[in-house]
Amino acid sequence: MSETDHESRMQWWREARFGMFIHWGLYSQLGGAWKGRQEKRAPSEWIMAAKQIPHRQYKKIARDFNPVEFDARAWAALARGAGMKYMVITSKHHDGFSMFRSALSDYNIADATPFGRDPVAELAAACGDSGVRFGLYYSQLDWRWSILPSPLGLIPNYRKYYKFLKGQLEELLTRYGPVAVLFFDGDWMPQWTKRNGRDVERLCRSLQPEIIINDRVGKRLILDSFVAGKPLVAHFPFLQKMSAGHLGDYVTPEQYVPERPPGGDWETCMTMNTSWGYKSFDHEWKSVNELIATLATVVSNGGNLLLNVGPDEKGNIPEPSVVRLREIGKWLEINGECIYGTTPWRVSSEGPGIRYTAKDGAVYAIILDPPGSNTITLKSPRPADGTKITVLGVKKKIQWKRENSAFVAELPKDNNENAGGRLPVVIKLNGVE
Ligand code: FHN
Repeated sequence: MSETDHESRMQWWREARFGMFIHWGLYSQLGGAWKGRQEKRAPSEWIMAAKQIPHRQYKKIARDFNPVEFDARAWAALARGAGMKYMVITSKHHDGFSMFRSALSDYNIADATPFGRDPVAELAAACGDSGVRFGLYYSQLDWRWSILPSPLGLIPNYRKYYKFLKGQLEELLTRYGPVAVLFFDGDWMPQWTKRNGRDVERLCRSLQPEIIINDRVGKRLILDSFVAGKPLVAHFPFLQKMSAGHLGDYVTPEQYVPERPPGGDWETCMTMNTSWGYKSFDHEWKSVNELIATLATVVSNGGNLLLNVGPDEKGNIPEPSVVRLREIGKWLEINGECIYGTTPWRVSSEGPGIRYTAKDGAVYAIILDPPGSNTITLKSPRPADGTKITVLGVKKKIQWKRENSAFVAELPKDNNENAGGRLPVVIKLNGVE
C-alpha cells in the first residue's frame, strides 16, 4: 500500500468526520438478558460469553429472530439526517452469526431465521441511494468455531476457519457494491497473527482498492485491552503510539477520546448508552450536549467519531438514539462547517469548554457550554486588523472588543438552546493568527 494510495483513499474520510456504527445481530433478540437474568456488566453482544451459552443453545435464538420492522431506507435517512457521512454495520460479530446471506454458512439471517432477507444487501442499496457511504464490521473472533464462547476464542481447526473467514470477506466485497470501510474486530485472539492481517488486507484491497481498513486487521498491542473501564493507553497517553496498530489505514480508540492525537488517521468509536448491542434495560444515555462535545473534541484533534446505535429485535433503532441523532443533525445543519472538512488548529482546546477547528483560513471556536452571561473570552486567537467575527446560525452583528491580547465577544441571546440546556455555539473568526 503506497502512501499516495493511502492519502487519496483517506480524503473523503477525513472530510466526513462523523459516521454511524450499527451493532445488530442475534444478541439483539435477547436485549441483554438470558433465561430471565439480565447481563448487567458485559455489553449485550457479549451475552453468549458472559452467560457461557453453548453454541448449540445460542443458535436456537435464530428460530425467533424476525425483525419485520427493519427499514433500511429509514436507517440510511436517519444517518443522513444526523449529519453522518458513512455507516458501519456488523456483518458478523463474535457470536459467528452472519447478518448477510452467506453461501459458506447457513448460520445466517437469510437462511436460519423467519426473516429470510439480507439486511446487508438492503442497507447497501439504501446507503447508495441516500449518499451515505456504506461500511462493514467483521469479527475475526468467532464463537461458532471456537471451543468456548470466550475472549480468546480458541479455534481447533484454525486453518479451516481462516479459509472460511477469507471466503466470507470475498462474499462481502464482491456482492454488495462499493464497501467504503471495513472495520475488523477481535485481533486480540491469540491465533490471529499479523501475517493473517497482511494477507487479509491484501485480499480486501485486491477486491476493493479504495476500501478503508482499520488497524484491527493487524495485531494491536494488548495495551489496547480494556482496563478499569478505559483502555490502558487512555491512562498513559505516551503509550498510544506504541499501541497503535501497524496495519490498516486508521487507529481505533474505543469509548474514549485520546488526550493527544494518536498520530496518523484515527477514529473514536462510542456508544450512546453503555452497550454496543441492544440492551433493553440500559438507560444510561449520554446527553446531546455530551455527544456534540465529544464530536467537537475528536474533530479538534483531527479524528473522526463513529457513534453507535443498537437496533432491537424488531429492527428498530431505540427511540432515545433516534432523538439524539435528530438533535445532533439539527445542530450540524447550523454548525457543520466547523466539523466537516476541518483540520486541527494550532490550539485544539482552551480550558474545558472551548474547542478549536480550522478550515479555509477561518478558525472556529466551539463553545461547548455557552455561559448564561453570553460574554465569551477567547485567549488563543490573536486579534488582528480586519478580524471578522460571526456566530454560526446568527445573522446579527457580533459585538466584540480586545482585552489585552484576548477577544471578548457578546453572544446574542437567541443562539442554539435546547430543553434544559444550551447546545454548543460556534464563533467563526476570520483574519486571526
Ligand atoms: O468486543 C467488541 C465489542 O463487542 C464491540 O464490537 C466493540 C466496538 O468496537 N469492539 C470490541 C471491543 O473492543
